[in-house]
Amino acid sequence: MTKTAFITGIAGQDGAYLAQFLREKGYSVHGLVRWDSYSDPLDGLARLDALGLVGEDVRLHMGDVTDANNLNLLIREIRPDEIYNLAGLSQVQVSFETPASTLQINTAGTLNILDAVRVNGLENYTRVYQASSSEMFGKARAPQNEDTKMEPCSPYGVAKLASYHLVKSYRESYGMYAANGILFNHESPLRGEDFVTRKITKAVAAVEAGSNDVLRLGNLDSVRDWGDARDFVAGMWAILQRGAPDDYVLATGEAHSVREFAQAAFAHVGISLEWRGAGVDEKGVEVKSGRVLVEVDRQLFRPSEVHHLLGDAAKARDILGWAPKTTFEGLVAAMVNADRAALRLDGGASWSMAG
Ligand code: GDR
Repeated sequence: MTKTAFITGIAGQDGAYLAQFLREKGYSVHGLVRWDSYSDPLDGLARLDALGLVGEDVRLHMGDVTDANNLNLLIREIRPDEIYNLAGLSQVQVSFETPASTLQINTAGTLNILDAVRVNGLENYTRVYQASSSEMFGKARAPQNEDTKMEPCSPYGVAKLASYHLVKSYRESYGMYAANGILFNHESPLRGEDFVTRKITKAVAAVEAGSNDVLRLGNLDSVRDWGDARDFVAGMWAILQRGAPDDYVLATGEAHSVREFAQAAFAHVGISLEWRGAGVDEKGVEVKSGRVLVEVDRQLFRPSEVHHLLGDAAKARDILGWAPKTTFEGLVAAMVNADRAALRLDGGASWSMAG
C-alpha cells in the first residue's frame, strides 16, 4: 500500500532531498511551504525544481508550523503515515538576533505538530521524525553520542533541545512513535549560501573563474563533523522504520576545522593555500602568487560558539544499519564542482545539481 509522508520545511535542503528519496520509495509526498516560498516560487521552491520535483511529484500546502490551526486541519486531511518536521530557523548565528522567533518556530512549531497528531487521534497511526541537532550538545566534550550531556549555547540549540524533550515526552505520555534524529552538520550543492561550507565553495568557484573578491570568514578554528545531506535523509527515514521509536545520532565520525574546509576547497581547483598570521589577522594566502584569498572578519564571530562537534553514530550503525557513503573529500569536490557548473551555466545565479 502507498505510504503518505508529510514534510515540513520541504523547500529546504533536507526537505528537497528527503522528498526525492521518499518518491523513489513510492511514497505519496505532501509538503508544507511557507507563504514567502510559495509566493516567490522561482526562489523559494528552487531546490525542489532543481531535483525535478514538480507538479504531481509533491503536493504542496501553504502554511506555517507556528499556525496550530492550519497544521491541525492539514494533518487531519492528509492523515500521514509519517511526518518529518524539518521546518525551522536553521541559522545558528541568526538565532542570536531573533531568539524569540527562533523559539516560536523551532519549539512551538514542534509542539503544534505533536499536538495535531494527538488531537486528531492519530497517536497510534502517524510516526513523527524531529530534526534535532548536534548544536544541542553545545559545550559538551567531543565525541558526542546519544548519552552525552547536552549543554546548548545558542538560542537555536536551546530551542532544539526543548523540542527534543517534547518529542520524548509525547512518546512517553501518549505512546506515540515520535523520534529524534540528532544530526551533525550535513551539506550539499543545495546548501544555503549563509552556511560556511557553501559560502566557501561558491567563493572558490568564483576565484577560479577570475573574481578578485577576498573570502571573509569568522572563526577558522571551529571544528565540525560535516556529512552529505543525501546520506542523512536516508537515515531520517530509517529512524521511522523500527518496531519502537528511539533517538539516534547521525554523523560521519570525522571532524575538520573551517580552515581545513577552505584549504580543501581551494586545493580542489588547484590553488594551494598557506596560512599566515594569527587570530583576526590570520590570512589564507595563495602559495604561488602570494595573493590573499581568505581574511578573518570579526563581525562573523558568534556571541557564544560551539567549538568542537564530532559525532559518534555507532548506535545508528548497529541498530539502523546506517552509515554515510560520502567522504569529506568527496563532499568538498561535489560542492565545488556544482558551484563551478552553476557559474558556467548562468553566472552563478541559480542552483545547480551537478556534482
Ligand atoms: P552551524 O553551521 O552553525 O554548525 O549549524 P554553519 O555552517 O553556519 O557554521 C559552522 C561553523 O563555521 C563557523 N564559521 C562561519 N559560519 C558561517 N555561517 N559563516 C561564516 O562566514 C563563518 N566563518 C566561520 C561558525 O562560527 C561555525 O562554528 C548547522 C546548521 O545547519 C544548523 O541548522 C544545524 O542544526 C547544525 O549545522 C547541525
